[in-house]
Amino acid sequence: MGKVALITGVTGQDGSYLTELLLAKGYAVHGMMRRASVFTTERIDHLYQDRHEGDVRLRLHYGDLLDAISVRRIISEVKPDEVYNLAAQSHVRTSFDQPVYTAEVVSIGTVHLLEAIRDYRDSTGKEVRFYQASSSEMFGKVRETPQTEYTPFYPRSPYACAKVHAHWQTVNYREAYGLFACNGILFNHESPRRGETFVTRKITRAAARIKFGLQDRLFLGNLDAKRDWGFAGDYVDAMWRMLQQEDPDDYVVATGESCSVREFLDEAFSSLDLDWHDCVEIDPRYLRPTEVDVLLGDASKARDILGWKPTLTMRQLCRMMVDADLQLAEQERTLADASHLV
Ligand code: NAP
Ligand code: G4F
Repeated sequence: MGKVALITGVTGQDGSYLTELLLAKGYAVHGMMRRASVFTTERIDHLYQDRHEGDVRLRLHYGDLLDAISVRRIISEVKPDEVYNLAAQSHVRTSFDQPVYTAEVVSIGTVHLLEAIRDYRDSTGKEVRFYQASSSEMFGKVRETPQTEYTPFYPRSPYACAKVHAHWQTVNYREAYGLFACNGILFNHESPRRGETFVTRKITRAAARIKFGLQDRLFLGNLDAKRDWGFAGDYVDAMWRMLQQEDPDDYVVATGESCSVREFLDEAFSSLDLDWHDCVEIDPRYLRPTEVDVLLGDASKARDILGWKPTLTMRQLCRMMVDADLQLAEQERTLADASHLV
């Protein structure tokens, strides 16, 4: 029989790519999702609809990391071999506006999950492997470059502080209770499924809409920040590899190349023969009280032990996102034209 995986944050960018990967590997996949007043399953609808009768390998369960009872119930119903904790209030700028909520979801929510797994393991004797979505934001005001598994953390946002707490709880559950628990310290990873308020997607979406005459301005914050940007599809593969090792450990996952927001803008707009200087305005609302200036990861350990490496450069990733957003903009243009005819 194939393995059973539980993914929290299944409706998010990474949740959707990880679901695809695990289904392709023959897993039965269970996703925990929050109830909302609108549909939130757009990123996984194609997987849900693809199922064949009698072969339902993706099941969704209502739950919330803030609701410890729902988390416990799902663990005991699903009986997972592997749990991937991807759920989070994952927007750094928003975490300055909602620091308590962010801490509750990201840090206390993770402890709810770790406790549920520990109790389930102790009462059934079944090993459950745990993946925690740690973040390069934890390096914040970086103490050394490039950043490795040994670089000290210096978090610069409520989000990053909460991720540091969840990270060390994961280490502590490994050492105190012998849980097979891993932290993936992932650097920024993007895709056509990236949320539209993160900077890369905001840029590619706007460039495509400007090309089709659907908008004329793009408001951004700090263009000097540099990030190590990779492709989300590659990064979920690293998550899976961590849980297949003999021993649990923590790994940095990164491309080893860093580019500024300005360089990403150049790439996206020039690929459409546009000049971003004609449309971009700086809006102070998008600046952060404390910024992470430069991130650059060294993923040597992941390469050597997990056999993992990135497949796309920032430029290839940017082109992939622009192409996908061009298709969306074209559909939007067609709909707008049709509505004028009615
Ligand atoms: P994302 O697209 O923002 O997805 C976040 C997911 O968490 C969504 O499915 C969301 O559900 C869910 N969620 C939020 N609050 C929840 C709660 N209280 N209970 C249950 N589910 C909740 O994030 P992502 O980019 O896929 O990232 C996945 C994880 O990796 C996150 O933990 C993020 O912090 C971390 N991370 C991301 C990156 C990156 O560059 N993408 C890098 C390092 C670490 P709704 O659909 O209902 O909102
Ligand atoms: O795209 P961002 O919002 O990503 P950020 O803050 O690096 O966080 C993302 O990556 C982390 C991994 O390092 C994850 F843990 C986290 O969950 C999230 O996925 O911003 C990137 C940079 C920042 O320096 C920001 O100040 O872009 C700058 N930026 C400039 N203008 C902007 C904008 N960011 C956003 N979101 N929107 C802007 O208009």
